[in-house]
Amino acid sequence: MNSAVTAVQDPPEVAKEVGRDRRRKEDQRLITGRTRWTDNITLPGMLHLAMVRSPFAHARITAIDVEAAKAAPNVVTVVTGRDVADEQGSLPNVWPIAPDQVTPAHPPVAVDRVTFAGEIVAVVVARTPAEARDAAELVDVDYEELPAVLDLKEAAAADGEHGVLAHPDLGTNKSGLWTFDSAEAGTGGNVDEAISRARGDGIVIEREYRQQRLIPAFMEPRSTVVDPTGEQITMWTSTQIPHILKFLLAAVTGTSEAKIRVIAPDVGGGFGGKLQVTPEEFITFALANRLGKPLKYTETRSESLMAAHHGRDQWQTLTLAAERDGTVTGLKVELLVDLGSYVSLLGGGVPVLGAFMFNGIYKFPAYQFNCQTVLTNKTWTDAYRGAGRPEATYAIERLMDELAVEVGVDPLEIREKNWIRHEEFPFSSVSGLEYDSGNYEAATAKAKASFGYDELRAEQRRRRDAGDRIQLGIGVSTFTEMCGLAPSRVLGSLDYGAGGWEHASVRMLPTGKVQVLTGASAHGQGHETAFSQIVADRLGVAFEDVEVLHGDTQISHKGLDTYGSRSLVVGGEAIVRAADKVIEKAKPIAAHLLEASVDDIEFDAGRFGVRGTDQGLAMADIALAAFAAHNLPDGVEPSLDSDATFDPVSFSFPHGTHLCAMEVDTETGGVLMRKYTCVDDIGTVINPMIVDGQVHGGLVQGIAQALWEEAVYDDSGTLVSGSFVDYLLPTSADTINYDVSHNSTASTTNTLGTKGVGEAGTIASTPAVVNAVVDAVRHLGIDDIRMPCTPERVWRAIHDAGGGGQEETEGAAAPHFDESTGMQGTVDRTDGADEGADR
Ligand code: MCN
Repeated sequence: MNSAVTAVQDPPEVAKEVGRDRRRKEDQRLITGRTRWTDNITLPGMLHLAMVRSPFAHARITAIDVEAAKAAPNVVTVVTGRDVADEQGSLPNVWPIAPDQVTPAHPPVAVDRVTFAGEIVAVVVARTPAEARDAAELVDVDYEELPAVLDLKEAAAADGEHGVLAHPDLGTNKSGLWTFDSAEAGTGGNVDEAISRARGDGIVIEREYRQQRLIPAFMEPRSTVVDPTGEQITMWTSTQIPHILKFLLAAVTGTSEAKIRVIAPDVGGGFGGKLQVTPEEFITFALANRLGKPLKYTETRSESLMAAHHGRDQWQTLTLAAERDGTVTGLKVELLVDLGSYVSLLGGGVPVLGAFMFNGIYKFPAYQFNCQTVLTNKTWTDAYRGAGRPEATYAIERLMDELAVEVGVDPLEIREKNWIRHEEFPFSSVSGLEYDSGNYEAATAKAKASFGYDELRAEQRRRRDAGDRIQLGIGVSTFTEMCGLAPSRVLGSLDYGAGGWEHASVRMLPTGKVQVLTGASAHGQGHETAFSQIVADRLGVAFEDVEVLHGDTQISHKGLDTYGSRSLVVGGEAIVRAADKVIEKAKPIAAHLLEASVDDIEFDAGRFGVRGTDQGLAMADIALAAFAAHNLPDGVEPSLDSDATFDPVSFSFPHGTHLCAMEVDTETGGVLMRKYTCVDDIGTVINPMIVDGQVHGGLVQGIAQALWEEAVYDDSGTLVSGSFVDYLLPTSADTINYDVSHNSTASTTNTLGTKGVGEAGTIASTPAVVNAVVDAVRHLGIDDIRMPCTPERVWRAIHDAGGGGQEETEGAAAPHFDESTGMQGTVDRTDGADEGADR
């Protein structure tokens, strides 16, 4: 020990980590399969569950005969909703959007009525998964089918006397109404006055846009294992929210929180779809406790598509008022939101988040937002990547294009006329938020140059003038989003049931290695790598010497998990603060050991030095001395570790300019992406490689909404797009090389200056693509094509407008569709358009 006291060691050579491409630490185990997904977990004596699900969207359960299933080989028990009626409770909604919100009780197993196709009516427990599934087929359920309400507008219009109710006992399909008015809030003027003024001598644009229903479709289906046999009840589950789930399991079932441990092992994607507490988790928990045995449930892909929550599903009615020169004077938004048959965990809170983003990057003087949530007999909806913000961004970015057409200027010009200028930050928006930083001018200029905007516009004109069969469209999306879902006060003011802070511990181990505990719960985002980079720089230790632990409520005992692109800006900042406390704690120890005054101790790159001398000690020396505690100053506790909890005062606001070029075949309606450029501002970039991956993945998800994906129900309420044959999830073959770069302005809400990136690509890209498709055919008299812009929809739009049928371009072969998917036209071109060749 004494040698550590007197040693003057150089800290290890440590390169600066933040801003550096680092391959993800976690990928080695993920890619080689040396990890444990929940479904890989096997415990002694473990039994397996299979669910019996309703084929009907709405029906009364008149009888359930479980005898044949019970008699099947190795079946342990079969349980119906009646059997667990007293103990199963109701799944929680933690974000009631109105005091009088209508919230149907949501039993994990339906008791006497089913309200969507896929709802669980009975549960089989057997020795193997196959035996459980076989026996589930033998459960004989008698249903009396009831009329189902599937159409969102019909559901909203129904009342006790006319139309069909999803839950007849509630007397209405309307669940909650949430409104915001800038005049009432004091953040702006009166929107109705702005609209009536514009009707007199300005421009009024009225549109109705549809946000189709989407399915998160994460790679790993949901899986849950519960072991009730130890001191605690341990649940391993494929979730984004182990801490929230633990709290809600305790709150709903009355089990002591101290008795529950929730572990999210490696999780194969979530995209908001695992931001949920599920019936399956509650059932597995309840039955494991009842039977006193470990239980496992893993859903099939079909169950996942049918019964895991869906996203989006809105009608948006929009009125934009502007002066003749294109200066916007007001925006009014009316939303109808399909909740499905229950109000899920966040329920109407998802579209309410969007309320703050319809004004985008613009200085609107008046704004009103009305959101009506509605119950139907379909799968419940909740968060899906972007959660409310992609819907809002889509609406405003589509509207700004329409305004540009009306005024007769370029879409970028109309945006520039209305956007917040760089020198106006921080900026208080009309929806009541303070935007931290941004530079829309710089991002747009960079994107324009990289995209070749002017050249592509010139090509577009040439093709139009020539009446080419293949027309070119250019789509613009200058988005912003509120990320880093946190400020607990703001969330509280919106009646969200939790806070938004995040917690971290940083522990110097005696060997000089560092252990970091974070309450964020990664499920594909690469936190172990990025957070190691932050800590390595902060403490001046090697990247390899930092270990990040997460996703286990026993290890990282405090936290609020991962969603809303919050992990870095909230969780990363908590780590920074805990690391800084470690440094502060180490300083008196260093001073004591170096026989210097604390005021003379300087910390730099992992070394505590005495100002004006060459005396110093490395962080590892202090860690060992703090661990041994042989010679600590009076009053200093042994060991070198610290905790921090961070709750920012505001969101952070990433933004970016996304430009997309689409080719549209006016004869077949086939669309083909030619080029996609985005310049995003996410503040300080921790790991460019991870960030690029996030942007690429996000873009593909947003493009997929624009072009391919849609959850479709038939008239009886059966999910038609219930497999990957019908639900058109893109593959790498459907993508092109995206031109991704950054223009950073530091966020002021955290010391790292970072803004989140996990949802940016998804939020920005959908309107960029649809704007491009519409732009390609606008000269034919088309101003909207409903998403997804399938070849059929594009073709119909062209033909309904009386267009199409132009001569084939010289040198361009006839377009055709990829016959394996039928999703997208491909163009075999010979005129040098090689941008899209590497798709
Ligand atoms: N990052 C960075 N520099 C920045 C911003 C972020 O290096 N300026 C890094 C972060 O350190 C982190 C990653 O990028 O490793 C994403 O960070 P962040 O934006 O904080 O988002 P979260 O980690 O909170 O992840 C949530 C976000 C959301 S809301 C969805 S939905 C989503 C997404 O992340 N789901 C995903 N990305 C996903 N990626 C994968 N692979 N799988 C999902 O389910």
